[in-house]
Amino acid sequence: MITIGGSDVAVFAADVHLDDHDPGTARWFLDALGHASSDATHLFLLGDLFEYWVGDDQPGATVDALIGLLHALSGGGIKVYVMRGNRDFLLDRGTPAHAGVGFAERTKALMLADPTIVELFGAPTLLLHGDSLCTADLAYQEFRAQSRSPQWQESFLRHSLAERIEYARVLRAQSERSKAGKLPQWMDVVESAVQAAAHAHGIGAMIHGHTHRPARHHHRGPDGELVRWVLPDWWAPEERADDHPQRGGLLRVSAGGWEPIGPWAASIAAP
Ligand SMILES: [Mn+2]
Repeated sequence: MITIGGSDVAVFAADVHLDDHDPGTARWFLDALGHASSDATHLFLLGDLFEYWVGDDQPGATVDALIGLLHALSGGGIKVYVMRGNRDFLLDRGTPAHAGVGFAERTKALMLADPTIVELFGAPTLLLHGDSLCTADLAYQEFRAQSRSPQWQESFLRHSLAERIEYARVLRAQSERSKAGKLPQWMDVVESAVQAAAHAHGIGAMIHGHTHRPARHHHRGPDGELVRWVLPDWWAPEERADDHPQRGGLLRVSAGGWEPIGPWAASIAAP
């Protein structure tokens, strides 16, 4: 188990949705990450770092910039952990043409299973991307099960880069269309799924992203109190900026406590 304590400083982020179409957000995130990492010992990126990921041969200036930064942070002695999200679930799954130079090798990051338990200053804490808790969205859960199978991934990665990029484009357009027909509660976690995960893993704290509804929730369950941090997303084309003021931010955990950093901090009341 990953154990963090003493003078360690852990920084958490999720849902950056990096893509070349949005260089402003990419720069903002890279700056924030570089800054927050100045005294960090551990960095956890909990999924959907990229808007899409079609294989480790994915090109792009933003991809290269992030890989460069993570490689530099790893080289500077920070332990960098990356979890796959629902957009970038093919991270470090390789491609036939690029065997041996996967995402983890290029960044020197360690890939994390979803979920993973870490001990954070004595508190067993469950890290997840968050989509596994959105159990009311049955159509999505079906796609999730299918696309996480090695057979599906192998056959997808056999296609040319151009074909995979086109498939990702079609999939994102479909997902945008299907969102319009979904009830808002389908896009959030289900309380019973949260309780089940807490019970199964015996934890009292949880950190995830995915829902783009940053918050610190307190749950009371059969096993006692559960604190659930939902990390903010960084994804917001300009048209959403007004109704989405909380976007962007990191969670910093040290012996001094749990501290939201960035625009979302104002919306989290003191404990
Ligand atoms: Mn997600």
